[in-house]
Amino acid sequence: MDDSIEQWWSGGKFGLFIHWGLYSLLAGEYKNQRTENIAEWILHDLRIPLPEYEQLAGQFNPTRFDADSIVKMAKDAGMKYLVFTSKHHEGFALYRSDVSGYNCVHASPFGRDPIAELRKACDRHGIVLCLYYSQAQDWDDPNGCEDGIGGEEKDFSSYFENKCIPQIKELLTHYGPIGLIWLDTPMYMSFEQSSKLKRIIKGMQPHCMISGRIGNSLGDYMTTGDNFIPALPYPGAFEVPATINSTWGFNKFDTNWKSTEKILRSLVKIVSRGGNYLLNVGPTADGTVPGESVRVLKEVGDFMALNGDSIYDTTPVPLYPYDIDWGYFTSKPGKLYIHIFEKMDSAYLLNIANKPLKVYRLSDGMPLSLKERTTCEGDSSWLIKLPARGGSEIDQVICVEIEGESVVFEPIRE
Ligand code: FHN
Repeated sequence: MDDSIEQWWSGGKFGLFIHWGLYSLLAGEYKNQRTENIAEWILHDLRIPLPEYEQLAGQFNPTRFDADSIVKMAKDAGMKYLVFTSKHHEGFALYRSDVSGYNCVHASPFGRDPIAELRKACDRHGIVLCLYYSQAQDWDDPNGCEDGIGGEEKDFSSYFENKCIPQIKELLTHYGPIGLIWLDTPMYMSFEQSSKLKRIIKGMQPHCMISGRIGNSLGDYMTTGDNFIPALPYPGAFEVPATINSTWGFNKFDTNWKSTEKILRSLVKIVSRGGNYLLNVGPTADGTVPGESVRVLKEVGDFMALNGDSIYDTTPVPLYPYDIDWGYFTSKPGKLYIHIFEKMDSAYLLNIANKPLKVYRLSDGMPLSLKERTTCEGDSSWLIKLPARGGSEIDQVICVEIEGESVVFEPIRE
């Protein structure tokens, strides 16, 4: 694995994304007009005049923001890292910035620094603190990019040199070790600008990873499109950023909540293809996480508490030479995990050469029977009798302890 990929990330697999900013106050609606798009884009999509939007800072007072309970929620959900929007495209910084007064400490009645509070909470709960920063789009800065605008029309380098880089430096100076700087929508970033940003980040914190959206393919891993799960195992490190409903920032009209089943199965699919799942919550203007997100994350956590061994530190099993539609595989040295999504009496697997040593349901250790035989065509096969009840209906995880470190497939016959 690439040296820039840190173990906490490659083994951790599951992180919490937090989109929070002035747009959370509008919650998808401005002057009786609803946005049809993701809520954090409301300034851009409803063409709100900047002086009107900036006044929202004076109303930003999320007194119920509790970093500890948010970090604990992530921890209890089985997540290993957290990515917080230090500045989204709207340009408002959610930390104490001396580079721009347009931040929640200096320009809002809130007056607190959420990143400083998250730093302490992450340390308390053993979660890796990571920061999102919109490096190219800044709709408040006259020279920041805006969707489709920012090439010739603007002096992008003046924004880049005078706001983006100094703010990134602040973030890497004031909050201790940052696991990952999550850059986004590179737009008009030149190769030189992406390279400079990378040099600065790695120069200040060599272990800080950089998301795939730094631009010019200079990230430490591939960030997929939003909510996009690669259809096949992907050979390099990748991460899928995903919403829990249909928006990132809070939208009071969006009740399109994904079920626990959908989220857990997405996690399994992504991990079985070699990726990480970065799942978002959008806190409200008072600083609390919507109840439906809390509920789903709690249920995900209940599953992870019993089945996390089949997710963390696993590697994909990309070569299973048999077209199955009932589940997925993950593995680690000496173990094959079979994730079963369908209600079945037994699981039938062909052409695995390792000797099975022990077979059990992961959540409670219930021993299961496994029969090995050779089919009349000459293929070796395993027939695992599945438990009639108990376990998760979303994903019944079976662990097969195998002889040898990694899963070996027998050649498929002609
Ligand atoms: O434009 C942003 C969007 O608001 C959100 O932050 C997502 C998260 O991946 N990134 C961009 C769109 O891909």
